[in-house]
Amino acid sequence: MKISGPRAIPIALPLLHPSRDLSRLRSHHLYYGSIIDLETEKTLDEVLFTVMRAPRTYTREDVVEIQAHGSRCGLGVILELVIKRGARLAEPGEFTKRAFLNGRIDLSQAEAVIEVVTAQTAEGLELAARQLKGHLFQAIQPIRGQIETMLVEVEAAIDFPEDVEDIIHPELFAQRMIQDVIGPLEGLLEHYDEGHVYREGVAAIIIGCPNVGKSSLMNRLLQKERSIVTAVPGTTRDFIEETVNIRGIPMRLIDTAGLHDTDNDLEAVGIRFTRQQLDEADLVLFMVDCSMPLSSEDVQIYDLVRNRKTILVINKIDLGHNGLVRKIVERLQGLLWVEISALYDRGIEELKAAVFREVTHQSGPADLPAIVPNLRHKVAIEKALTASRNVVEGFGTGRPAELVAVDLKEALDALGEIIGMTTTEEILDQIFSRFCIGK
Ligand SMILES: Nc1nc2c(ncn2[C@@H]2O[C@H](COP(=O)(O)OP(=O)(O)OP(=O)(O)O)[C@@H](O)[C@H]2O)c(=O)[nH]1
Ligand SMILES: [Mg+2]
Repeated sequence: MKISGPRAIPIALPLLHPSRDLSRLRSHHLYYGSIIDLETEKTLDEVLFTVMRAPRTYTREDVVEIQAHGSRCGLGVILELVIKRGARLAEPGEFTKRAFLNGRIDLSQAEAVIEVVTAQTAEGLELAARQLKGHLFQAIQPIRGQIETMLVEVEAAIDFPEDVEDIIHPELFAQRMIQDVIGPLEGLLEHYDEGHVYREGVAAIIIGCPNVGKSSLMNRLLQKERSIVTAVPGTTRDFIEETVNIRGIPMRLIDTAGLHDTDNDLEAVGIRFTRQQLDEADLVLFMVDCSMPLSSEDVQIYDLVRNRKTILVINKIDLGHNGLVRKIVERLQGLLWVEISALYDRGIEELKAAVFREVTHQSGPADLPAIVPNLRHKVAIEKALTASRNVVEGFGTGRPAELVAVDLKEALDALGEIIGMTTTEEILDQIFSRFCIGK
């Protein structure tokens, strides 16, 4: 339990037994004691506690942390005591928000806290941990610094129009902008493209006719019997969703009911859920069974997915033969395809490699990019880039200094949004509401 704020110590300390004089408690040291109810003088639990004096704390405020044994009931009773003495429950993310508002971390670091908590793969965790250390902040600050310097120069040119030529050399100015602002920002966007799937993950859907082996593939990728597999077509009725780790990328995998043409109406059958899930998926794994010729339903599904990011998964190669596989590939042309046997564990690594290629656009296992902005950062970087390009163009075309200054300010503000200098209250609320209580 964490209590933070100027009254944290006077609220918590009297509850801790044996009573200790604050002047004799060392900050950031772990103490042993028990919690007592001051009214009944009953001992409630045996605890370890730490008093941490501001400003060297998570929130930069005084903090008391109490480690109790942790039953829900026990914690509830202690919580009640603390609240009775004037504390209140923290809102989701409030500790981190205070750390941000009190200037201990920037906004991108605050966002990294939640990503560290929710990371699903070691790679995602590594990226979040780097951001938590302030790598994105450190990348953004020098760019802002450069823009600020240039803004000062442009403003000087506005104030002393007769000296403009001494203050600003348009060509050099544009060059600095390209080299120190536009180049680094473009680099960050590239990193977004390479790396964001490690943090945000992708959603993949397995679709195909009944009985082709969709659930078998799901189980194979999960390495557990999650989906029911039988020889009866139509085994999977609902859809089943699990997350698998594909070379560091968290992939939400959805196993669906087989798409089939019972009423000669694939669209209607397009089986409610499957259709909706299909629309939302980033990647389609379209499975066919190569132990038999393609059916008209296979072809209908092909028409449904051919313009999507799709991998054709040719299953049951233990039963099929080359001739049939060739025919399938000829008929369902244009799709990247992989041959597998979900039952006998063949081709699964090749399938994973194909998935990795499709979602990262990289052929081999790649090094993680150093800094990967998230979507919110990306939008802000794009805004800053547009304004920065306008600055360069403005100098080329002799745009008045006043207008160039407006563009520079816009770029500065956009980058300020990333680190929390110019972020609106609304966006802050949005970010911190994603946290759980206690962080
Ligand atoms: N020989 C062989 N049989 C397979 C393979 N993959 C799956 N099967 C078998 O095919 C049958 C159907 O497998 P499922 O995984 O239930 O197929 P499904 O596509 O989920 O079927 P529905 O949920 O009914 O649409 C089962 O008997 C599996 O054991 C394979 O690679 N080779
Ligand atoms: Mg199934």
